[in-house]
Amino acid sequence: MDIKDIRQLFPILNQEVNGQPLVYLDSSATSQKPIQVIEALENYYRLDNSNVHRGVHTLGTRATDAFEGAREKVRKFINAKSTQEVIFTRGTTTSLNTIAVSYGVATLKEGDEIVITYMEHHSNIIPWQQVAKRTGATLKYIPLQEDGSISLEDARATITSNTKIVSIMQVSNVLGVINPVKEIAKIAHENGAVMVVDGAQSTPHMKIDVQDLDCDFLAFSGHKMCGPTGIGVLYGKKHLLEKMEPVEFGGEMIDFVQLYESTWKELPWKFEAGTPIIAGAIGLGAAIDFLNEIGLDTIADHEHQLSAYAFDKLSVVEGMTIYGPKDPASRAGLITFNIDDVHPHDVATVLDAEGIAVRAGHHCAQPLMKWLKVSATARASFYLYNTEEDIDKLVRGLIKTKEYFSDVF
Ligand code: 7TS
Repeated sequence: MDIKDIRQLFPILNQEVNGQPLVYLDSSATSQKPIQVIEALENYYRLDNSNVHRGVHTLGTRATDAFEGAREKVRKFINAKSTQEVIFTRGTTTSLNTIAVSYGVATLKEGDEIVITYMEHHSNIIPWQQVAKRTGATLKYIPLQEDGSISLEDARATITSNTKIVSIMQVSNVLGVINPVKEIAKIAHENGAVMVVDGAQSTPHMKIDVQDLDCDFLAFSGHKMCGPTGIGVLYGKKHLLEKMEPVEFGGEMIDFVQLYESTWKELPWKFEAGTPIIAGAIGLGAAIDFLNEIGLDTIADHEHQLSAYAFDKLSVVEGMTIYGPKDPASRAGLITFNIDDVHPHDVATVLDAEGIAVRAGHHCAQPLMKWLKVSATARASFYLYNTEEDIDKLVRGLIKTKEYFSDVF
């Protein structure tokens, strides 16, 4: 499909912001939604809205079929062996917290180690800090190389026979680096540890195969991959999930309830207490259909091209610091930067006046900001609907920002 046709499918892009055509460069925070997803949500509420797994009426059956159909779409999308391994959650953060509590707190003891990296998002740091506090386990960090990437030698040196959990992001939301999670999973397994992959920034942009990666758990969010907010996925290998206890208890997840004892439904429902996120799951299913129609490889190629183009254009702007690896092949579609001494919030504000949306701040990665020796950065992130023209506008906006601030000081 032509990029013009793709953009037509995203109604939000067809508007002016501050008198300029919108240039949306903040898809790492959340992606925009195509008409197919918006219509799936609308049709669900207009035609099928009903609770799932209860009663026998027609709307209930339709809602249940659509909800469980979405689970099958997710299974196929990540190549899980069974829908029993696909649990719907609120998003990456909830998925990681569930693993931390249900697997981490339940299995770790003093002397055990949890291994993460300096580049993790707060939602893949704080749950493990809490697990360490509650169990007496030690939290260890794989160091970063000068360009922000991880070396397998450092991974091998940090992961030991005491390590029980390794939890790493597949793509950094700041450095754009793609981490070798498949190879690290192998090192984790050689040491008897489980491998958790934070797929928040990878699943929307590249083909993920959990069997090929051989990860034990994968967490991701629907809203970053053209789906609605409030829906995400926790994938786990069946033999691990079967041994884990639910974190939430209540309706939908039980088999039998007696006065003092209860039993749980089978997987995946034992982890889905209460009325599930029905519309969200159906919307995610529509997003997966859409991404499959365009093709994950096509999306990845498009973003690599944009990223390389942006890297070339931005690196010649005077006073520009770009963070992360220089080689476009090892990067995903985002560029994090600072320009001269202009505060990134000021950069984002001037760009916003030009209709250009970028993110500024610490990107929920304060340990990484400390490692980069900055308090904040600006970030432009790309998705299937972005064009080289968007990047040209960004470059022009940044030159304007520089001029504006050189006049001010
Ligand atoms: N992990 C990574 C790597 C992320 O980038 C994010 C969100 C999360 C976890 C949390 O996802 P959530 O859907 O549960 O909130 N990252 C960003 C970002 O870079 N800008 O805004 C949110």
